[in-house]
Amino acid sequence: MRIFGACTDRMDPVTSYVEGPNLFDVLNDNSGIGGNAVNNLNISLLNPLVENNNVVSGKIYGSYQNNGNQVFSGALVSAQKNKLSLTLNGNVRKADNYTSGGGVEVPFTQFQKQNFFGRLAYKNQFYEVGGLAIIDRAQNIGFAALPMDVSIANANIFKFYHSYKSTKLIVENNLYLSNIYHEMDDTKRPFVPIHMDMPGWSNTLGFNGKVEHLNEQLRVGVDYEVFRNRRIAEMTMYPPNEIEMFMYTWAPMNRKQLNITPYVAYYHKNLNFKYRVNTSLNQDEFIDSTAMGVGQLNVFGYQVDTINQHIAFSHFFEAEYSANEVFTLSYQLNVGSRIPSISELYGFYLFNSQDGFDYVGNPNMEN
Ligand SMILES: [Cu+2]
Repeated sequence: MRIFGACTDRMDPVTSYVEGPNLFDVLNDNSGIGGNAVNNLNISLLNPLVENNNVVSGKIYGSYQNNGNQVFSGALVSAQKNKLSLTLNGNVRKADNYTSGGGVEVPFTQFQKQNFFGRLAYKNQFYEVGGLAIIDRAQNIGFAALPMDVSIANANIFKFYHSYKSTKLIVENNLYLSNIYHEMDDTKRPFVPIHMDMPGWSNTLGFNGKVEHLNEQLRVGVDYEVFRNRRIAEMTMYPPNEIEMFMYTWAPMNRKQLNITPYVAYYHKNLNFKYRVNTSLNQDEFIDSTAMGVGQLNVFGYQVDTINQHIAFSHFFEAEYSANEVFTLSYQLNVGSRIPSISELYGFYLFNSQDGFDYVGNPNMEN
C-alpha cells in the first residue's frame, strides 16, 4: 500500500500514521522492487494475535514519560472464530514540550494524537481475504525546527486484500485508498511577519499485487501496481493592511502511475540467481480549471504542459553461492532511476528550514 503525505514541508511522513502497537514489522527494503523509488520503507501491519480458535483476548496498555509529561494509553482486542479473525486497537497520546539534556524546555514540541486500527480477515489453507482501516487524528503538533506548527493532521487509510498460496502458485491482490488532510499553523508563534493559511490534501487510490509460479528450480512472477494520487496544497498570505495573496504550493494535480516488475529466480545445487526489472510509467496532470499551476511556473520561465509523462527503469541482479551451511557468498547489482516527486517537479515556494530559502520545482527535472 502506497501512502503519500499531504504536507509540502514533509511534516507528515507515512510512519506518523502508524502507531507502535499496530506494527508488525518494519523492513527497510533496498531491493528496488517497489516501483520507481530506489529506497522504500515497507511496513507490515499487525496480524491477529490470537492463535487458538474461539478465543477473545486483549490488553489495555499505557505509559507515562516524565519528559514532556507524555501520556500514552490504549486497548487492543483480538478475536478468532473458525477461520475468521478480528483485531481492533485504539490509542491516544498527548505530550507537552520536551526538555533537552541541559534542562532547557524546547518550545513547540508538544503534540496529541488518536489512532484507531482495525483488521478483519478470513483465512483457510489456501485463501486469505481481509480488510483493514487506520484512522489517525492529530492536533496541535509542534515543529521546533520549522517556523510553524501543525494544527490538524488527519488520515483515513483503507486496504482490502486477497491472496492465494499453494506450493506452486502465489496470487496476491490489494486495493488501497487513503485520504490525508494536513493544516499548518503559525498562530502560536511569537514572531510572524505574514500570517499564512497552508492546508494540504492528498488522496490516493491504488491497486497492487503479484502472480508467482514456482517450479522446482525456477520461480517466475510479476509484481504490478497502478495508482492515482491527487494532491493540492494552498498558501494564503495575509500581509498586514494589504489584500490577501493566494497561491498553490502544489497546484491541483493527478499523478497516475503504473509499475510492472517481472522477476525470475533460478536455483541450481548451491547456486542461486535472481533478476528483476521494474518499469514505471507515470503521468502528471494539472487539474485546476484556472491553469494557475502552469501559470505559476511560467513566472520563473519554465514551460510546462498540462500533462507530463515520465518513464523509469530499475534493474536488480543477485547471484548467491552457498558453500556450506555457514558460508554464503552473495553478489548484488542494483541500477535504479526514480521519477521525481511532485514537489521536485512542480512545487512552488516550498520552504527549506535547513537554509532558510524557498524553493521552486523544476518541471524539466530528469529522473
Ligand atoms: Cu506541514
